[in-house]
Amino acid sequence: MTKKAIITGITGQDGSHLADLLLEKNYEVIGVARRCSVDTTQRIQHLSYNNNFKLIEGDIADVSSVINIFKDNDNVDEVYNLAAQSHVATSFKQPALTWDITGKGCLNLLQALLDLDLRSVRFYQASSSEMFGSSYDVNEHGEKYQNEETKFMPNSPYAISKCAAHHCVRLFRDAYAFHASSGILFNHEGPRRGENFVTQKIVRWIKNYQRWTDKVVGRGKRTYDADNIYSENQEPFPKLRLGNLDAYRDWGYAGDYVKAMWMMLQQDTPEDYVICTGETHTIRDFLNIAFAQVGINDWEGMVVIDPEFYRPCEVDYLRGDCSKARKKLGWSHEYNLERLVKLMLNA
Ligand code: NAP
Ligand code: G4F
Repeated sequence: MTKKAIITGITGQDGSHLADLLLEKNYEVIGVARRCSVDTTQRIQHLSYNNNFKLIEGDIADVSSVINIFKDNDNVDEVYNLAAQSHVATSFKQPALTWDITGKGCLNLLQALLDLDLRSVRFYQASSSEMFGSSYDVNEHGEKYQNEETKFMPNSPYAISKCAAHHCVRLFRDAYAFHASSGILFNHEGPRRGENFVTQKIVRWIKNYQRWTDKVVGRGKRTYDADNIYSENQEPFPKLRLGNLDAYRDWGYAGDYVKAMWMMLQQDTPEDYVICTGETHTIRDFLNIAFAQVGINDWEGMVVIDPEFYRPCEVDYLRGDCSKARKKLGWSHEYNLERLVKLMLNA
């Protein structure tokens, strides 16, 4: 029988990938998007003519809106809560808004399911490796890692909101027997990644720079030298402005990670799972890999370190251990960082 799923955050990176996956599996998919004065549906344009896909308006920060989502759409099997104010740096500037969406929004959904007596609906919550903050464990080889047992030490309003949502999920599971699971996902990227996250910001800059040199210097004659590419009558191409290059992140591909979300809701018992690649790299490593893939080995002169992009508090080290997901879900990643960067650069 066809299953029916609601996805919040449908206009985002993961929402669009998850919709693709569920539609491939013959689900009926209802995507929730909040009202905006401009079109935010670029990532799901390709679904507009799919008869199994329906877009509805809703805002998870608004209790009435959440109740109406469930009242207007019956026989729902699964709810995936991917909606969030998901940018960590923004959360320092808009902490209360971040809390209302990223923290309380999850509670609004769970409480509405309880009040409407819909506790048999399976629920997925998009938890985050940001919740670990400055916390890690150390394995027998002296390597730092985070898994489901690692304590949370959140370092941003975003991470604190995610921790609150994460605990709400656990509470609804324990108190009301909800089939609710949180995926503690480490950073995942891809061509659909928002452009103010560091990987896409770097990739977009490189692609724009390539276009610019093609135009100014001539196709096939790229010099890739920050000091001599400017011709006399041309404005110089603005350098890439970044913040902290020394933080470590465990980066995977979003297309791999949405499979884990679906797998969690197919289990008999709801549980929380870490999803990651198990490899960690600095932003500097990412720059090395991305620039090298377009033939630039000396990128330092093209990058400016700008204090504007530093955060009041940083998460210095993330490297996940997803042994549990491998064993119980049979999940593993397909894309390593080199392959991910290639995918993003070629998109
Ligand atoms: P994203 O691209 O920023 O998408 C966030 C989505 O949430 C967008 O569709 C956004 O809509 C929607 N949204 C924001 N506020 C809303 C509200 N009040 N009501 C309804 N929808 C709202 O994020 P993502 O990368 O796809 O991540 C998906 C989820 O996973 C998020 O919860 C994120 O925090 C979490 N997560 C992401 C990562 C990662 O590395 N990508 C890792 C761990 C956890 P608009 O288009 O209108 O802004
Ligand atoms: O790409 P980022 O903004 O991702 P961040 O902060 O790790 O958060 C992402 O992953 C989380 C999972 O761990 C998600 F929960 C969250 O929703 C989001 O998807 O920054 C990555 C690193 C940080 O250390 C940051 O300080 O890159 C550093 N960075 C250096 N320069 C920069 C920049 N980040 C951004 N966004 N922009 C810069 O110019």
